[in-house]
Amino acid sequence: MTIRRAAVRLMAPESIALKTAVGLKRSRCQPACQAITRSLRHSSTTAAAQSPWANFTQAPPDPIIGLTEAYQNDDFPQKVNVGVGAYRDDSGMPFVLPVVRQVEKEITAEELDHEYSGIAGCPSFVDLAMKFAYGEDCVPLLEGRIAGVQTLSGTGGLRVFGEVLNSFGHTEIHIPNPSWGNHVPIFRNAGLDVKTYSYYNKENSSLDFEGMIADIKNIPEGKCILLHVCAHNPTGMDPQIDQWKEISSVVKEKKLLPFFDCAYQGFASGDARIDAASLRLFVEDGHKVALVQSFSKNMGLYGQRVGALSVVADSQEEAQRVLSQLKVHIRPSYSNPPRHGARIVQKILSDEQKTDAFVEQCSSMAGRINSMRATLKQTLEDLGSSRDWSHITKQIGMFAYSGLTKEEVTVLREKHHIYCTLDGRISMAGVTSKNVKYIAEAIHDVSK
Ligand code: KET
Repeated sequence: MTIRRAAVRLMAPESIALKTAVGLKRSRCQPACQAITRSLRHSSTTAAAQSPWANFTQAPPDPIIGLTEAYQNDDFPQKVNVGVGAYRDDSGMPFVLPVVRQVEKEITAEELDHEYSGIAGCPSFVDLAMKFAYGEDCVPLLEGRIAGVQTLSGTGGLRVFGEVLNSFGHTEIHIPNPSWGNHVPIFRNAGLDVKTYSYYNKENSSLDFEGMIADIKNIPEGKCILLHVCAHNPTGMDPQIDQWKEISSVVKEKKLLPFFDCAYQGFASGDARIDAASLRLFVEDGHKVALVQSFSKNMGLYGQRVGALSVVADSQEEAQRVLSQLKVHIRPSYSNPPRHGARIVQKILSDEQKTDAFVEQCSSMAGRINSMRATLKQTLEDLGSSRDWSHITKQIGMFAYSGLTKEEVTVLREKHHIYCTLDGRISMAGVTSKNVKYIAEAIHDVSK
């Protein structure tokens, strides 16, 4: 079946030739048609017989990254990419934090070598990354009982820990519904069955806390639960601190293993130093958490693939054993992580002034996003939209979970050349003072 489909694809250009030939006088075209058909049959069968890839079907584009590809192929002048969660400045350009530029110059001047990193990456980077998330006064950190490794950003850390879970007998993981789209294939590819717990109420565009607690209570004992530290993707709705306390006690009651994904530290409150309150609360409550951190968004280091994976253990000795297992999974996967991104983060977080500059620059990114939230909501109201858009300013982080349907998103894309994910998630990081009116008009048009 698939082979036949592949052969049909191979035939496609030539059937055009056939049609052209058919347009000629029948008697004159007959031999030509026969020759084309013969060569076609020959080329498709030999291709199918010879190529080991002949039964590869065309995979669909990635639901998030695929949008960037479609956007790049679109030549409409006012096209807008609000698909991937990547920050843009108010001119719609990628933004390199000034403090990152500064340390890059320092790194270049140091003329460092390009030796392999260790399997666990740069130890001083890992220590600083952990302090940044858990806080300097975190007891397990001070006691040296957190095992940490550098990872290929958040995605790589999630995959490594998924594999580790699987190899130590976990068969499933519970993620919020909805969650970041890539969580599902990451954990599936790591061999886990991906299940969901309630998180969001579409009716009133807010957190479904009761549903969440009820579902967590139904997770079988000892299973792994994935939690977003802050700025939940895609909904932009986080539990309040009191709600986190309740989640922590239910997770404890059920002896679940909390696995935190921290991809937006700095984009929730605007202060990177305090955005990890949920994680810190769980650690204070005595949970043996695992954590994945990404520096893609808050330091704008997307392409550098810099992140960390850490696991809180009972003792230093246990942390060493955990570390050894993390390394066992990393070594045959990608051997060791790249150095440059970790050097950048290490230089920033090891210097108080630079850390302050980073926190401030990250806060200004979050501030620009928030001002775009307000403008987008206001413009929709000014246009006379009858829908309630108040959730746009209630939500936090990089995304507006707009509530637009798949059909509306498709019209937005096809008619207005605005690219957002099919679940109606709009990356507010791509909204600027120049395109906000165009976006609002288009949203109003598709949602009338
Ligand atoms: N966790 C979450 C919740 C997340 O949104 C992302 C990326 C990641 C982890 C991984 O990021 P990394 O660059 O591997 O550190 N999310 C955006 C980009 C993407 O899909 O890859 C997004 O949702 O647009």
